[in-house]
Amino acid sequence: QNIVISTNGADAGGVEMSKTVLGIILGGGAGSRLYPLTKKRAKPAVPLGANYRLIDIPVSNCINSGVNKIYCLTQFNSASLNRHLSSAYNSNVGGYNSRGFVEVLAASQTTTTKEWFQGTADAVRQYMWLFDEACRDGVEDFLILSGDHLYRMDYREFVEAHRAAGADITVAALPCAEREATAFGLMKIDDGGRIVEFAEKPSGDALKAMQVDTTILGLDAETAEQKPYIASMGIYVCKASTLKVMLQQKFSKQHDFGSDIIPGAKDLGAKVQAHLFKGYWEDIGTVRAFYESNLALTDSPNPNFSFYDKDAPIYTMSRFLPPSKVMGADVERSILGDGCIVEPDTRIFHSVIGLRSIIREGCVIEDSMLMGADYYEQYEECEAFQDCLPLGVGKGTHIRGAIVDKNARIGKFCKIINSEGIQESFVTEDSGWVIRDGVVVVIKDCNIPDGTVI
Ligand code: ADQ
Ligand code: ADP
Repeated sequence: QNIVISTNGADAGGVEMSKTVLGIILGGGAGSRLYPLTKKRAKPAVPLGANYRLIDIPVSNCINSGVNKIYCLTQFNSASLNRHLSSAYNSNVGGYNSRGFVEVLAASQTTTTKEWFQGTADAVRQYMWLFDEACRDGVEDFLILSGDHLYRMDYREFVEAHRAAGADITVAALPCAEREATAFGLMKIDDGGRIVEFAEKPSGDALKAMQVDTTILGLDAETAEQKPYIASMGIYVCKASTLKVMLQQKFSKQHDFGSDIIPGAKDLGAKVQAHLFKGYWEDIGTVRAFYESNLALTDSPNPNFSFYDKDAPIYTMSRFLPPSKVMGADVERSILGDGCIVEPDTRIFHSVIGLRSIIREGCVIEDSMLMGADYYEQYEECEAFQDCLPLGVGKGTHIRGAIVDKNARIGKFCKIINSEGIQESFVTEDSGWVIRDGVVVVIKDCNIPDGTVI
């Protein structure tokens, strides 16, 4: 059943989101920071939280905010991403009455000769010809979003603030601590929220120079001391006409929003505003952050992020899977996706178990994310092969501190526990696993033979 992206409802406060705002999701460059999760798929298709994919977060936020024209820019177009988007969100694409759509735009399909987007701004520039068409239909602002953030945001407030301030570009912002600050674009603002200085991922003295008194954001003195920086969330509302001039004329040779367009536009005198975001937000674009944010979904009773909210649910593809079946296992602080089978004498602790996971008897799964499988197989199908390694996790296996990507076949009595505490190991990639940021990652579709110790 598709989620119909209708033009009804959701518009509020005089802002006609559905008609005047176009959502553009930056769906990932080469995907190097999340590698090997991006080895065999486009980044937006990376599974998240047992039942979802990364793309579901910005698309759901758009739908819940009344934005129903959505493009996702990605370096390459994986079949699974298209299938996911069309079966989850498709609704009369190209139909009458300006109904909504969610479409993937891949670098390799542009009319220019370049095969690859050179950066985030370049990606938008290369498809400006298509976005121009939306502007002819009444779009005034582009809502530019990242594909690798975990958060729930009502973009209506953001667009309203942008328009009320008469801004050319508005940057979503939040206070941040010193140890995280260097990973972000940092800003200084004036009393009216206008950005007067912007530095992309500064370090050393340049970082220190971006410290501000964040009590001006309404923080209490103690919090302001812990979080003395204002960070860009990499989420922008841009007046369409301004952005076109910036990308095609003023900065036609520059490729990134954070390093070039945002500071450049400000320097040219454009009105670049900050909009404070008060909720939970996490950049999950690295293996470590991705792993930790997934496990944090199991926090109880109040996790930082929940997929369910009556007024703003996170949508995904409906798969009509049976409920999960647990046959006498001990499951604690964990999330199980749809259609899993967990055999007896197994212990699952502080883990995210993805859809269609099969976990055999006597396993221990701790502090791990299993992405599950794209399909079920009958035991006889596998038995027909010599050295058959069934889909899922074999009997008596112990997994700790790992991400197991989809369709992995893990044998019996394995220990995937990073016993030597290795931080990085890529030489093992041909064996079907790597260690990145201290997390063991079993690669999609790979086999880990019986008795393997990692
Ligand atoms: P980063 O996230 O480091 O910083 P970047 O690598 O440009 O910036 O990625 C932004 C988004 O665009 C990500 O979702 C990424 O996957 C995607 N992307 C990157 N290259 C792309 C390409 N060629 N084609 C399509 N999509 C691409 C940015 C800002 C900072 C801000 C942080 C907040 O530059 O100022 O603080 O986001 O996370
Ligand atoms: P991912 O996004 O994880 O890269 P895939 O490209 O493997 O996913 O595609 C996922 C979809 O493909 C699933 O929904 C499933 O229907 C289908 N699929 C993939 N592999 C198989 C297979 N071996 N047998 C049946 N269906 C499959």
